[in-house]
Amino acid sequence: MKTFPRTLIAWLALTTIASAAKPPNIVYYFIDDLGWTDVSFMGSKYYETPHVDRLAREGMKFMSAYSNAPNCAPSRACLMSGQYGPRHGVFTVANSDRGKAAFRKLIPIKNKTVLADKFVTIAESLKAAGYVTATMGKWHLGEDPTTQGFDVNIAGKQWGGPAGGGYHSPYNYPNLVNRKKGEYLTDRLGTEACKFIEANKEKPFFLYLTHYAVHTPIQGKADLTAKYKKKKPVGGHNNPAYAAMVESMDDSIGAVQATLKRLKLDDNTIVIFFADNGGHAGVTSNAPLRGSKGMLYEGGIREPLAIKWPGVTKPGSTCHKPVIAGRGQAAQELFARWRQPHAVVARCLRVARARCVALAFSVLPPRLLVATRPLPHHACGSNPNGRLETHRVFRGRQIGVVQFEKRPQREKRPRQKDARENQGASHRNVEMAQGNQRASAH
Ligand SMILES: [Ca+2]
Repeated sequence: MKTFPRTLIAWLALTTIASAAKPPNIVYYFIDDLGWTDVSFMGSKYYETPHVDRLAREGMKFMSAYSNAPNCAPSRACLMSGQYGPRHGVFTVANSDRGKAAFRKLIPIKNKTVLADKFVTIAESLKAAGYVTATMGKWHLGEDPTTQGFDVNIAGKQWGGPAGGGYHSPYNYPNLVNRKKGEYLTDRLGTEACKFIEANKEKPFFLYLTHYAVHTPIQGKADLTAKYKKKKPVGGHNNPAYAAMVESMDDSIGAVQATLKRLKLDDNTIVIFFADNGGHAGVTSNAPLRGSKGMLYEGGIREPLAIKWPGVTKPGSTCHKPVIAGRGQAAQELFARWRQPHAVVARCLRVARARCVALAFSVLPPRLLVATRPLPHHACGSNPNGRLETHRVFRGRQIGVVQFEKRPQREKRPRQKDARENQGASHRNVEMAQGNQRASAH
C-alpha cells in the first residue's frame, strides 16, 4: 500500500483556507514542448494566444518557473510524483546511452521509462480525497495512467508524441472513438475535457489536460496555417504550421474556460497553465533565453506558467521568485492535505506586493540544484552533444550555472530576470544571450 509523505518543509509557511462547500476543482493544462515565449503573455508577437493570456491576466504569471528536466518523460515523472529523478529513476526519454559512445566520458545510469506504480501521483492523492480524476492527452509514463489514480484516460499511453496516433482522425489512441474524418486532435481533446467537466460538475474534479500539442510532427490545421502564412514573422517565431498548433491549443483552453464559466464553476476552480520543457529549436525560438528542448540552459527548462486560484492569486500579478514543478516531496505533501475534509492547504509566500502561490510548485532557495540532484544529467533532444556530456544546472540569486563534467570551469551566464517586464532590459538580454551562444558553442 502506498503511503503519503508526511515531512513538512519548515521554510515554507502553510496557510489553511477553510472551504465551506466542496474543495476546489483543479484544471491543469500541461503543454508539450512549449517554449518560454511561445505565448503572447510571455512576449510572442507572432503566435496568438488570447485565451491563455486572459487566464494569466485573471491570475498570476511566473517569470522564472522551471521544469524538473529538459525533456518529456522525466519532467512528467517529477510532476506526477513530486519527486526528483534519482527517486523514481526516469532520467530521460528511452535509454540513457543514446549518442556516440566514443564521446561519452561516463557510463550513464540506467534509465527507467515507466513511473512505477509504487509512487503516489497527484491523481492518487486527489482521488483519495474524493476527487474524480481524468487525464486527456499525452501520458508517457507507462501504458495505462489508470494504474496511477486516474479514473478516466483519453488518448494516454506510453507514446511520447502523436506520430502513432495522429493529429488528424482517424486516430489510434486509447478510448478515443473516431468521429468525423480529419478532425483535429487538439480540438477533440478540448471537447472531451468540456464533456468531462459537464458530467462531473457536482463533484470535485481534477482534470489533467496534457495536450500532445505542440510536439512534433508539426501539423497545424490548414485554415490556421494559411492565416499565419500571411502574417509577418517576428524574431525566431516564423513557422506558420507551428503557430497554428499553438492557436489550436489556445482555442481548446478557451473552450474549457468557457465551460467552467457557463457552469459557474470558475470561482471554485484552480487553473494552472504550464509546459513540460522548452521549445524545440527546429521550430521555434526561446530567445532571449539560451538553448532549447533537451538542454539544461534556461531555454530547455524555463517555462511559461500562469496560475489562477480565485481568492488566492491577485489578478494581473507577477511572481519573479524562481519556482520549480513538484520539487522534492512538496507537491505530495500539499496534495495529501486535500484528504482533510472541507479544508484546503496552500503553500503561500508573500513576495513584494504580490502573493506568490505554489501549487505543485516550490519556491527555489538560493543556489539550489535545479534538475538533477544528486546525479549528473545526460540530456537529449535538440542538443547534438546533449547525450554525450554529463552536466547539471544550478540557479543562484544572480546567475545560473551549467556545470559540465568534462570542463574544469563552470559556465556562467547572466540570469534573464525581467526580460519581458522591461523592454530596455529585454534588448540587452537578447544581445547578451546571442553573444554567449556564439562564444561557447560546443
Ligand atoms: Ca516535451
